[in-house]
Amino acid sequence: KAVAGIVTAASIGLAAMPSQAADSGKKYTVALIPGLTTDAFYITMRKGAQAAADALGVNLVFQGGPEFNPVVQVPVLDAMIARKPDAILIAPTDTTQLVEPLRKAKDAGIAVITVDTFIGTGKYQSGAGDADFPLAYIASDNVLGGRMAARALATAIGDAGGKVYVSNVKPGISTTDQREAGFKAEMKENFPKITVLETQFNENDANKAASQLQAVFARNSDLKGVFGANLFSALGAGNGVQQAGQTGNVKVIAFDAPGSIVDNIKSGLVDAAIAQHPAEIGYYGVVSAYAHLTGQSIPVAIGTGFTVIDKNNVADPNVAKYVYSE
Ligand code: T6T
Repeated sequence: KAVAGIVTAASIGLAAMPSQAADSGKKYTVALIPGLTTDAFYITMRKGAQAAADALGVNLVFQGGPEFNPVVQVPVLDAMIARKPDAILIAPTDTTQLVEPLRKAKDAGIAVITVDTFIGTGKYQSGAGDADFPLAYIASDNVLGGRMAARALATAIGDAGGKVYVSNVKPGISTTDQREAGFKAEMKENFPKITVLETQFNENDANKAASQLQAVFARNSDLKGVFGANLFSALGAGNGVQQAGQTGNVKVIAFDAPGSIVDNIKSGLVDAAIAQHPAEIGYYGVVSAYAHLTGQSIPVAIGTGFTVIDKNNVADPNVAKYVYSE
């Protein structure tokens, strides 16, 4: 029954508006293929994607591998193409090695959108290069994120400056490559007293990142800081600082914000985390796929935001809501 004074569709005799998909009798299936399944970043992305799927009446399928590795991801993608979803949202684990496997999806008539990471240069639908065929790229601005991490690390270290390095996954991943580039550019342009040592690549293995921290510290007892360029790099680098007995002396800036990193902020091991908004990426991924499938044109790129979490704001609910789901 309509409440007095409020006009609802029911109160003026209109039936609830069917969605376009319901109208045409078609329930779309959208697949989400993450970089790996057991990563709080992608678990949170899935939640956002599911929220949009529920709102739009879309069937969401989540399928990925246990490792961030193209050799593991390509068979998952091939199996998904064989299931013929209407659209595939994917975080490609390599800028070049996923190009041909994704072209197969496109050639099979499946709408391809990349989330988080990109293939080629990430400039899609431009007519340039052979990897511009995905319809859209929905992600953080990772160069900016790297610059933000550099500023946070420089602030944590203070005016004297000193030596720092980047703990990173491996070359060829668009996101982490861009973060490292943004970090180094910002240091070079604005923090001349900071020396950036050689990057340490950990293959997304936090234990390896922890050992590398200790090895770098053994060679550079005046090490002042480290930038962990993704969740596992940051977690491992922080653990390495703790194992070296350098908590508070070697500053840590983390990219990504799972609960474990937030605990490390509270304990003083990590100075700040650059939280991405993975739920937003998943949500707009599904919305974009649905819009495309129902005949709308869609933006070729959607940039999602960041929240910088540190000990001063970590208790604020408007900040804490960006901590990733596990
Ligand atoms: O940092 C995220 C993601 O953006 C990156 O592409 C890969 O690593 C994460 O999933 C965190 O582990």
